[in-house]
Amino acid sequence: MKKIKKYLKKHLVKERYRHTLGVSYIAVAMAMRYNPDPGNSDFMKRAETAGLLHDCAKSMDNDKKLQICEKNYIPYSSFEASHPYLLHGKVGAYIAKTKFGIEDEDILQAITWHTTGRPNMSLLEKIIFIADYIEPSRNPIPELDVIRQLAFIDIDKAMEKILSNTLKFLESKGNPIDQMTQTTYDSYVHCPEKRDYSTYKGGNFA
Ligand code: DGI
Ligand code: FE
Ligand code: FE
Repeated sequence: MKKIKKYLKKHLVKERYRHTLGVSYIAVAMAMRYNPDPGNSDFMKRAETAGLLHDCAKSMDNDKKLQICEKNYIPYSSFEASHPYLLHGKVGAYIAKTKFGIEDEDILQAITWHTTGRPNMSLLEKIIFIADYIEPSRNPIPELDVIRQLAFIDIDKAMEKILSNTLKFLESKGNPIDQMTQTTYDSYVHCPEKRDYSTYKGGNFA
C-alpha cells in the first residue's frame, strides 16, 4: 500500500490524489456495509486497493494511453480511440497488474470499468463505481447527498441513479455518450426486482 501511495503522490496532481484517497476510504466503508464474508476483512483490503488505484492512469498523456493499449493488445472501441480519456480505467488496470503485481481479477475489473460501468458488475466493481461518484471531495452534483445515502441503503438503486444522472449530465453538455455507459444504465433500468425510491429525498428509509 505504501508503494502504491508513493507512486500516486508522484503521478497525480494534488486534487486527484485527494480524490483517490477519498474513493479508497469510501470504498472501504461500503465494503464494511456489504461485506459478503463478515468476520473476514479481506474484502475491505481489496476495496482499499482498488480505490487507490482506480485513477492511477488519469494523468497520463492520451497518446501514451493509446500506445499502451496497442502494445499490450488491450482492446478498445473506436469511441474510446476518439475519446482516450475514457481509457484511463483500462490502462490503470494494466499499471496495477504490471507495476504493482495485482493479480486479483476482481480488483483489475473494478479499475477497468469504473468510468462507464458494465452490465452484471460484481459487488466490488459497483463499490468502486459508486465510491468514485460520492467521495467527500467531489464537486457538488445534483442529488449527490441523496445518492450518498442511497449508496449505503440499496447499492443497485444507487448505480441506477448515478448512471441516469451521468447520462443526463452528458446530454445537457452535448457530450457524446459511450455505448457502454448507456448499456450499463439500460441493464439497471430493466432490472426486474427493484424497490421504488422515486420519491426518496434522503434521511432514513422506512
Ligand atoms: O476519473 P474521474 O473524474 O474520477 O471519474 P470517471 O472515471 O467516472 O470519469 C468521469 C468523466 O468521464 C466525466 O467527465 C464524465 C465522463 N464520462 C463518463 N461516461 C461517459 C463520459 N464521457 C463521455 N463522453 N461519454 C460517456 O459515456
Ligand atoms: Fe476515473
Ligand atoms: Fe475517480
